[in-house]
Amino acid sequence: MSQNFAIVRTPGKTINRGLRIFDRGEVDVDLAREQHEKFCRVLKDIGYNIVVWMSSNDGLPDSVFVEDPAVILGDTLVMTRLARPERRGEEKELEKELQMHFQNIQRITDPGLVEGGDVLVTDDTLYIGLSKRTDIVGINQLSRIAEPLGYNTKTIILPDDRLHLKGEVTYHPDTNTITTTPRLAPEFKNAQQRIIEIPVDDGLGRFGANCISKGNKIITTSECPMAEKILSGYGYEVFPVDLSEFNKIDGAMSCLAKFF
Ligand code: CIR
Repeated sequence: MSQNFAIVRTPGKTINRGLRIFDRGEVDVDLAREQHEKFCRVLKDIGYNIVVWMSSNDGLPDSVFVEDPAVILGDTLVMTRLARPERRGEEKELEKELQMHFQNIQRITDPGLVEGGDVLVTDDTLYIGLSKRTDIVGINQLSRIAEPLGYNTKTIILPDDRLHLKGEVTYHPDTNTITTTPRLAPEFKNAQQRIIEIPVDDGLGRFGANCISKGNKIITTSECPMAEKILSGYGYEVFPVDLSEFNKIDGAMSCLAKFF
């Protein structure tokens, strides 16, 4: 399941109104735009082709987080149903841009709730976070879509202090690896993938296990130098990027792009 394409969305001028669990300070809009541009440059540097560059919608302050309104399963696009009313509408806009790239489009429907940030898709399994944003009805709907496509599904109960599963784990198809925080590592004990644990702390380093890779090149968050050290030790060429402004509104790196 090698992925070559990415879709991203530029941060709008209302990004400072993005939802957040704790107050981690004001988002500096200009800096957020600079960080996003740099992130997109590095995505290209490591080998992704950014096929869609959507402009922002200031009526949807969190719309930069394109990971959440969809789940991609091979040539099936699943449009999700976002939990927070403030974010509803993002899925329609994303679907317009993505639909031409997929043969099959499915939807999570009312009353189900699923956010893409809660769905870790490996070659064989969907790990789905049961969280404040993804509920059991949504998990059942998504499982009914994924299982006929050949995926196993496994639910992971997300610790209360986290927003989305993928803030804690990411999958790296080209190297068949899962990076995870130590506390979620036991969930992957039967996984076919290599597991790399990245210790995180509850301050800015909380998204250390959320990395994006292509082949042997991997992007880490510069706030977690431990991730850089550990992943270099496994032979990855590491590209740290600073995403402090997105972290303030609970966005990890993978939230900023959708890959297919
Ligand atoms: C939200 O609360 O919905 C946004 N401020 C952050 C979404 C982050 N998305 C992700 O982790 N996949």
